[in-house]
Amino acid sequence: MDRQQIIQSVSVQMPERRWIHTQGVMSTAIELAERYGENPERAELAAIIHDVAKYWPIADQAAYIKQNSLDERVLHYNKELWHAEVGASVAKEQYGVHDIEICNAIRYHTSGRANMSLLEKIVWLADYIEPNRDFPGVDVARELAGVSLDRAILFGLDQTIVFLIEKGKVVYPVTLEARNSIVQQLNMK
Ligand code: DGI
Ligand code: FE
Ligand code: FE
Repeated sequence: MDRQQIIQSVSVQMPERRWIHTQGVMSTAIELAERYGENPERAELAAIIHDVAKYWPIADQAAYIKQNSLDERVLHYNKELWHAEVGASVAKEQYGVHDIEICNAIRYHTSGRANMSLLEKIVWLADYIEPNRDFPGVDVARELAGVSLDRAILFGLDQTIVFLIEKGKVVYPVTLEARNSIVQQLNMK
């Protein structure tokens, strides 16, 4: 599928406000790619697709993960993680995205992971700071994004982990690994 066909397919699978969010992630991902030296077209394509499965019925997300032999570990953690696994597979199987780094940027856009690629970091952060986001601390994250990709992501991961802990929720270990990995990368500088 070409870019326009993918946009069409993704946008009809979600409510208007989620498509507006996606457009914000697209423009932010392009900006971050230009700032940090990644290919803006790859960043935009990952952004277009990243939340494609967000509004699939949750049972369909679980079934898709099982039927397509995706990483079932997420099924033991919060449901918010599932759409990212599904989205990465949909990108490849339905939209013909064969760039595995784009698929991985979709796959890890919620959890993050250790040793994220530049593209993965850009999509993770664009999702966190896009202009329609409005939560305490988002302005700090936006400012940090202008200074250091890693510092902005560390701030975001820390906020997300604290948020989950305050709500009494489990934290996916891959998110903790993502956070530790960024700290180690910053300490090496
Ligand atoms: O899909 P979006 O709303 O655009 O954003 P997202 O895919 O980054 O999902 C973010 C939500 O996922 C956020 O409210 C926290 C929640 N969440 C639940 N469990 C985990 C988690 N986020 C991370 N990073 N790790 C978790 O274990
Ligand atoms: Fe998402
Ligand atoms: Fe999103």
